[in-house]
Amino acid sequence: MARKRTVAAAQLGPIALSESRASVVARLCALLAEARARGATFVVFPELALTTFFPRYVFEDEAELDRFYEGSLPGPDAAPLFEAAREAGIGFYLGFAERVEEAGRIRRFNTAITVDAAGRVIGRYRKVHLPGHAEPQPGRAFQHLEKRYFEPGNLGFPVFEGLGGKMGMLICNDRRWPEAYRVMGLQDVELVCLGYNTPLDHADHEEINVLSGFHNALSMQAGAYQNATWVIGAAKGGREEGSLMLAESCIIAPSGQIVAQATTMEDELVCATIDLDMGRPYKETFFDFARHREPEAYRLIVERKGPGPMLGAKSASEA
Ligand code: CDV
Repeated sequence: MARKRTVAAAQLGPIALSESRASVVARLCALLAEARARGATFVVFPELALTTFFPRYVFEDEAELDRFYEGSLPGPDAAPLFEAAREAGIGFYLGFAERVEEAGRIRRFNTAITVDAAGRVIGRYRKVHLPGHAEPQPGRAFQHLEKRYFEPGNLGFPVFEGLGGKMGMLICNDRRWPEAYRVMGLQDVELVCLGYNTPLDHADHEEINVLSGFHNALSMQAGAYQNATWVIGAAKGGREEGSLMLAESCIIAPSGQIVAQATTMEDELVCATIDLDMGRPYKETFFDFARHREPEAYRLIVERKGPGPMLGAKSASEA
């Protein structure tokens, strides 16, 4: 029996620096109401979905910075979203800035949670691949200070049961790293949810920036196909406080094909009915990992962080 589910990527248009949490949560609730009307049972919201993309700013004052973070969710501001989702019987993925006391100190992570249709948090993921810088870069119109405001995630890439299948999560820049998908592929993941904020002015090279949409689709389609999993990518789009953000939220099949995509840069719900069994034929043929993978040949992936000596370099006696 096919395991069909109707799911959605809930894209957000710009969130102003001055926009209140209550206003943002009302926008999320409106998208949730549309999801309900369209028969969706699971919705993916973007990375840092409750605020503007604050790593573009330099904050020297910790109290000023802290207003962008949440403690445990649902706090009072996000509670209406949790209530509306439980009442509608819809599960969701939500990205937010997390500030917790752990190991006797305050820690900050770029986090996503998955909440089931009964309102229980069933998965937590903390972004591993933090882009940008720890120090402000002179001459940039917009900073990208994720390395200043977050620590790399410390939870790995857990796969968990949800939607009657196996789910995993990524956050934004993680989608560019095949290792992240593969670690979940090795847990037989069937649906990867990810939210993103991709400023179109990020790179210092125009020839890279102009390909942002291509690279977004390329990395999600490759991750989906090579691990035979569905991927739902939900973006923040439009011009946010002057910085233009890539939209193009989409839902990608285990074949690597895009089955639904946003057409605006605003709040928009992208829906599709997906079959969680669709990855099975790929997992039994090309990507039967147990039959075809050769981990011994991949040792460098975990032994080295950056490029090192060539394995094929000839010794002096061979040359
Ligand atoms: N928020 C992100 O992780 N953004 C990164 C880049 C553009 C900085 C991304 O991969 O989209």
